Amino acid sequence: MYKNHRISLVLPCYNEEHGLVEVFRDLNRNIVDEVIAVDNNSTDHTAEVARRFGATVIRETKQGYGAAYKAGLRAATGDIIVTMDADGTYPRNFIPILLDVMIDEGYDFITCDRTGHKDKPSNWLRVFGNDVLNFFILLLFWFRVRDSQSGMWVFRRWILAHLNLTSDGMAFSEEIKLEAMSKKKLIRSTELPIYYKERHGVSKLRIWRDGFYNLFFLFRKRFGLLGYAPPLIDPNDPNLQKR
Ligand SMILES: Nc1nc2c(ncn2[C@@H]2O[C@H](COP(=O)(O)OP(=O)(O)OP(=O)(O)O)[C@@H](O)[C@H]2O)c(=O)[nH]1
Ligand SMILES: [Mg+2]
Repeated sequence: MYKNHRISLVLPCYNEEHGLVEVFRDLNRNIVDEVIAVDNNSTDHTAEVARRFGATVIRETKQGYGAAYKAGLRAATGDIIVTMDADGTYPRNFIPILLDVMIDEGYDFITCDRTGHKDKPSNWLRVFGNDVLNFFILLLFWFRVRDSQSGMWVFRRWILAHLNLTSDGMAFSEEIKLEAMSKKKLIRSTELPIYYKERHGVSKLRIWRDGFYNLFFLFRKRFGLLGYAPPLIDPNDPNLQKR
């Protein structure tokens, strides 16, 4: 619990037995009530490692970052959900700071910006690709985001009842930001800087393929070609705690 809020951490996992050890190394379990590790067809010991650290393991056989997140977010029960990759790149010790900002300042959705700090210089292609996608978001959706591909978000669970999340792939990351940040009257959003570390284990990102797919996705989203996905949680659930 943190300031009277139940906190869930959701981790999408595809062969992350090494990354998970790093995530749990300094995760403060006094703050995080529930960890949901989504095992997305891993062929290593991901599920065993996650269980050993006390996580609830959910299996999702549909392959993909978005598919894994959808399963994990459906299963989460906290009032506030925190997400990050299961590879040790995102800072666990920022969780209470982000929760402070959310609770004290009354935000509903916070996305984290990695662009100001890296512990090693990043691959220029990733930085460039991220900037291209940020630029097209500005062009097509008319709002500014500094790190459209960041995988660390903190949000109140009730907002899931209002988001149209169609992507099962890597574009889920930009889609959740587009959905939350464009509903300005309903959802108070912001982007905050974090630091970012080298990953443990093998990267699953296919830079060119995922980059072009994510760019194409923005156009399909903008021109309404993706249709409608039912909300991940029941909007009429009486237990949904609003701000
Ligand atoms: N790419 C990908 N990631 C998945 C999938 N299923 C679950 N994941 C998890 O989603 C997270 C994101 O994948 P990463 O390989 O870290 O991608 P990335 O962060 O863009 O690249 P790195 O900076 O190299 O870590 C990781 O925790 C993966 O284990 C999947 O089908 N594809
Ligand atoms: Mg990663």
